[in-house]
Amino acid sequence: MLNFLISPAERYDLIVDFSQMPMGTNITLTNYHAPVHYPGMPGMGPVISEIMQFRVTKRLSGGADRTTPPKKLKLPEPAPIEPKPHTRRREWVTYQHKLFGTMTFNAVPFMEPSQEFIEAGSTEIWEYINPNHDAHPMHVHLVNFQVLNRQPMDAAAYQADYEKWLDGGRKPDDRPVLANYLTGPPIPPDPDEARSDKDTFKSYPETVTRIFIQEFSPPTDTIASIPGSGTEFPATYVHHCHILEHEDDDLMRPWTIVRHGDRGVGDHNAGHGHGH
Ligand SMILES: [Cu+2]
Repeated sequence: MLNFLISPAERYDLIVDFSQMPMGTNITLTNYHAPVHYPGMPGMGPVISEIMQFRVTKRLSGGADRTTPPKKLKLPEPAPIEPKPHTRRREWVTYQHKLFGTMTFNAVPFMEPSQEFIEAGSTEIWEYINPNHDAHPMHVHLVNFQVLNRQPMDAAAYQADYEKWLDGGRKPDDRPVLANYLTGPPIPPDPDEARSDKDTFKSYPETVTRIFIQEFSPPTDTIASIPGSGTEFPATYVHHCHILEHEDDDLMRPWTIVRHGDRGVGDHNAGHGHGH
């Protein structure tokens, strides 16, 4: 039996060797023990245990198996992660409203205009601060990224101070500084996600998960037969939790790529509390 932890909308490339399976074998992909949500508080929803079944019923056509053995595969390596002290950071707090239970990034509803302006071609670290008791599968449109690390945090203290900051009118200088709530050293990415280009990652509970986005580069090619194709700046994309109930309610926000050198006014979030 092989186990791996995959969240909704996350993608894994698996190589399955059926060559030693006797004819007639059924192999079932199951949800081994993960309730909704996982990891997190005891699950609320039903557990769907049987996902997919493979039935070994056909002889190999064309003689020998000519596929490359997994150990001999040479897979493309993603670019190495090279954060620099000045690499721009953005904080995305998974904020659950204390009365209504609705979720937003940074306590800003989805329909509010973009407040995040990113220069085309730049590299950034996004810090997903999750003071909740549940994990969220976070998906960023357009870009690929790598998981940089995770760090445990005093979620209750952060949440309490974040509430105070909201109640106090979001004064920039009073915003809780993440570094003051960290309770342990950075933890490297899980072995199965290290050195992998990803578009969805697990934001674990009571943890900050940092992702490294190598390059914000929207497609610039113009297709001759399609007037107006290619990206027009500013170009707005979104990121969101990939649990349907969460993204609809309202754990999704736009962010905007501007032409190099055009950093937008009103960039509210970036860089707070990092002293660079
Ligand atoms: Cu979620």
